[in-house]
Amino acid sequence: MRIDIISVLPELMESPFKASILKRAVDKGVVEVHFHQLRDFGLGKHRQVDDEPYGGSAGMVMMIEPLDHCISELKSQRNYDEVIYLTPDGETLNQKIANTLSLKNNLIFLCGHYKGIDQRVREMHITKEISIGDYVLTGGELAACVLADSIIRLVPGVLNDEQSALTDSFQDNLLSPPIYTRPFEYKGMKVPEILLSGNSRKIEDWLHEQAVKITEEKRPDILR
Ligand code: 6GU
Repeated sequence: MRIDIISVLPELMESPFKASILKRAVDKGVVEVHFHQLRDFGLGKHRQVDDEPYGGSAGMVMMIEPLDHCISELKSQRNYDEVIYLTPDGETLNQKIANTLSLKNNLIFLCGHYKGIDQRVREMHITKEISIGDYVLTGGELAACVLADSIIRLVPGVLNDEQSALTDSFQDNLLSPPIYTRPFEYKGMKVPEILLSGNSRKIEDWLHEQAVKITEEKRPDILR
C-alpha cells in the first residue's frame, strides 16, 4: 500500500511513522508513506496557497491551483483508489471504513487547513471526505495520522499473531473484555479465578459475557 499525504505542514506528521508498528510496516516495505508540501505548488514568489473567500466570510480558503497541480501530478504517476479529504464535515471514521481502506493499493490524503478548500477541488478530485470525530482540530494533519494508523495496522503482514486485529474492540461490535497479567494478587485485588482455571471453553464464554456487559454499560449504541 502507498499513501501520499498533501499538507502545508508535513513536518507535523513525521514521528508517528518513525516508531513502533507503523515504523516496522514502513521498514518492511508493506506500506510507503510519502509527504508532499503543498507550498511547493504555491503561486508566485510567496508560494501562495490560500486566499480570501468570495462572498466575504471570515478566514482563508485553500486555493484551487496549487491543489489541482499537486493532485494532478500524483495522478499522472499512478492510479489512486481514493482521494480522501480530511475535514470535520466528512463522514465520521469508524472501523468499517478503516477495514475497507486497508484493502486499497494507492491512497491520497489531503489535509485541510484554514476554512477549507475551494469547493471545485472537491468536485474535481475528492472521492471521499473523512472526519475523525465531532470536534474541530487546527488542521487535517493529526486526523490524517489517525486515519493512516487505523488503516496501516490492518494491512496484511503488519501485525503479528499476538497483536492480531481480529480481537480488537469494535472489530465485532463489542468492546474488549478486561485483561490481567501477573501478579495474581496486588494490594488485595485478585485476578478473576476463572482465568486460572485452565478451562479454555469456560474462559472464552466468560470473556464474551464480560465484553457484552462492558459494551452494554459503556457503548450500548454499538451493540447489534
Ligand atoms: Cl479531518 N480536520 C479538522 N480540522 N478537524 C477535525 C477533523 C478533521 N476531524 C475531526 N475534527
